[in-house]
Amino acid sequence: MNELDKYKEKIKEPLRQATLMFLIKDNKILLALKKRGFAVGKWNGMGGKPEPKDKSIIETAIRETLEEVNVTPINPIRVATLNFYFPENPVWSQQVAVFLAKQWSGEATETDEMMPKWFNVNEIPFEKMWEDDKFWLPQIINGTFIEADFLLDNNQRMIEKNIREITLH
Ligand code: 8OG
Repeated sequence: MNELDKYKEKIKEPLRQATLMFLIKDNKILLALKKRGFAVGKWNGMGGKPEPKDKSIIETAIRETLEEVNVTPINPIRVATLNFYFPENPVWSQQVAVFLAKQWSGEATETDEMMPKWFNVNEIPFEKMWEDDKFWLPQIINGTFIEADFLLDNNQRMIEKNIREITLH
């Protein structure tokens, strides 16, 4: 059995939930530079953790996007479920629900938390992102639904991955 499966068998608690939202327009994707907190200095989608006032994970994803870049996504689609495991630091472990939106209201502007920027989908700055992103972000941009597990170390480096494509029909 690999390290990932061994670790998954060991943990009892369900993973803490978090969200990620990507806006897509033509051949461009909106990423935002994290200005503070966890993963500061990395480009990412917008997102965060549920608050008691959120009635669903999609509400969390929309609220976090509004808070971080002043845009309200319209009809976002859930495209991936990513499980991140940090055996050396389990408080970082989380399950991330990933959404794509092709419509929104407002225009992305900088906040205290994030600095948004549109990138061509062929020029995504993977070297300044989480190491695992290059294995799933291009796929979800191409319309694939993903379920994946990642094992990461204390330095947020990826140790192992298991990515499954989901077929809906
Ligand atoms: O609220 P907080 O700043 O802790 O949220 C962290 C954000 O980072 C949240 O949107 C989920 C997201 N995230 C991880 N791991 C990874 C990862 O490996 N890649 C990407 N793109 N995002 C991640 O927690």
